[in-house]
Parts: sequence; C-alpha cells; structure tokens
Amino acid sequence: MKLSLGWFMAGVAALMWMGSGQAACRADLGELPKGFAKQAHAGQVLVPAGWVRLGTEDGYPDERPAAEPVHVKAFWMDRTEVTNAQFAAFVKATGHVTDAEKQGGGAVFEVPTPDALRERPLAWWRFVSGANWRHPKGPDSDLRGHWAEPVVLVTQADALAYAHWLGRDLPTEAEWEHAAKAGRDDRRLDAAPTDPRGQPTANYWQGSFPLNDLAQDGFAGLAPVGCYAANRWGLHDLIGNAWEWTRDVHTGPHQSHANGDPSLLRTGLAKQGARVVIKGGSFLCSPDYCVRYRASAREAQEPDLATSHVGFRTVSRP
Ligand SMILES: [Ca+2]
Repeated sequence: MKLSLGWFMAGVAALMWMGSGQAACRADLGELPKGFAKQAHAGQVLVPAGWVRLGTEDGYPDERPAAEPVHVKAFWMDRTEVTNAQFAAFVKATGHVTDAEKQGGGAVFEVPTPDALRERPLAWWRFVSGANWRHPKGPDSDLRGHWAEPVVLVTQADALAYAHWLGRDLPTEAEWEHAAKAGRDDRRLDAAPTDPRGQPTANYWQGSFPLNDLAQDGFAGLAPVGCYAANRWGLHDLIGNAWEWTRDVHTGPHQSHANGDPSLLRTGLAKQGARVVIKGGSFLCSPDYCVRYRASAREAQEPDLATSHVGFRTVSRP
C-alpha cells in the first residue's frame, strides 16, 4: 500500500502525541460496549450522589452566579459520548430517521477563507444539503474510519429517541455538571484543560480560531471517544470533542431568584422556540474565541438544529 507524505506525517504526529503521557487512543473501529442494548448499564459508570455548585464567577455571564450547592442523586452515565457505531446499531434496530435527514441537511463547520471571514459573520458555519449523521461533512463524506467518533448532526429529539430505545434519558444540566466537576470546586475547573506541562488533556482548538487549528492535542476535528484520560469518576471527554445535549431548557443565567418563564418547565423539555442547554464544549472551543471547554460552561442551542459539533451521552436513573 502506498502511503502519502500526509499520512506519514499524521502518523508521526499521532505517535508523538501518544508518547506525550496521555492515555493512548483506542484505535478500534467502534466496538460496542460489552452487553450493549442487552444489559441495563452497558457502557456506563455509576456517578455518586453528591453536592455540586453549579456555575462559576469566572466564566461568561450566563454561568454566573455560582449558586448554592445543589444535591444530585446517584445515577449511571455513559462512560463516553455515543459513537457512530452505537447510533448505527440504534438506527438498524428501529429504523429511526433523524431530523437532519428529514430536513435535508445540517450545519457543518468548515475552515473559512480569509475573504469569506470578512464577508459574513460566522463564516465557518454552512448549511450543507445532504449532511447528516451518516454523511457528516455532506453527501460525499461517510463514516469509514470514523465509527469510534461521537455521532453528530443529531438533534435533541434524535438523542432522546436513542436514549429511550435503551430505556434511558439525557442528563439534566445539574447531573451533567456534577459528573464533569466530579467532586471538585477549585479554580482549575475554569482553566483550559492541560496537564502541568501545558499539554492539552482534551480535544479542543489550539491556535487562532477559525483559521488555524494547530491540533496540539492530536486532533483537528472530532477524536475517537476515550482518547483522553478519564476524570476521577471514570468519564471520558465530558470536556471537548463534541458538545453534549442535556434535557434542560435554557432559561438564562443561574439566578435562583429570577422569575424566568415557568411555562418553559412545563414538560421539562423544549417548547416551541425555546433553546436547550448543551454542555462541555467541542473541538471548536479555543482560548481566543469560545472559552467553553469547562464544566461550568453552557450554551443555548436550538433543539431541532443538527450540527457537526453537537453529540450526546445518556444517563439511567435508579
Ligand atoms: Ca483538537
């Protein structure tokens, strides 16, 4: 087999990266978790009950104020983001047709030209006809070699359909943030995820966004799940890689005294026009633009818009 120079250099970069002290990346083709779709908690770990202070004083306005700690009951959570292989098994079993397939496409990140960047805001996003979870960059792309990456181009409804198929749910924001903080309440939670030598410990964007992704973390774009060390509760990639859907409506900043709009909470899910909370940041979050590779960070997302940087993981409650 003839290998191009590009492939060779990519291999050298990957070896250097794996030799840098991070957990070696599982280079499998998307193995399903042991007992998948048969055992109740396949692929999950038990997140212990505990108290978590939601939000921070050091982040964006909608992360403030850091509230009084809330108690979260124990629950099971997927060890990693749901992969393309897992989602494919769901689609095969149920015939589920995703929203992006019904809508004819989704929002896809593309590195813009400098000219495009000058001509329109958010020039790095484009609605690509034919983009969906099977064809994440458009009709000419497919999942070969990407089965172990998080499924993306899925809406909140798609994510809930998958979760319900397994008898599970999406996490609430409090559950998600409790799992990501894992009992910590220190200022390092608000810093870019790096080891003491400054090496990235999650998949985000190093370099100047959106033109130059240096991929010092080993990946430009999505990484296979589980490439980076787990947190102290055994959970991988809560920070970075793909944003993750929660089931919570975004009602504004953490202000326990705010009146808000109670109707948003009617079903616990999105009403027409409401946005929902996504957590964790993605491979696109950079220190110079979207500093959301942090447990407290949150974003309000249209629940019915499929994009190439939002995936999910599921939870089970006892
Ligand atoms: Ca990266």
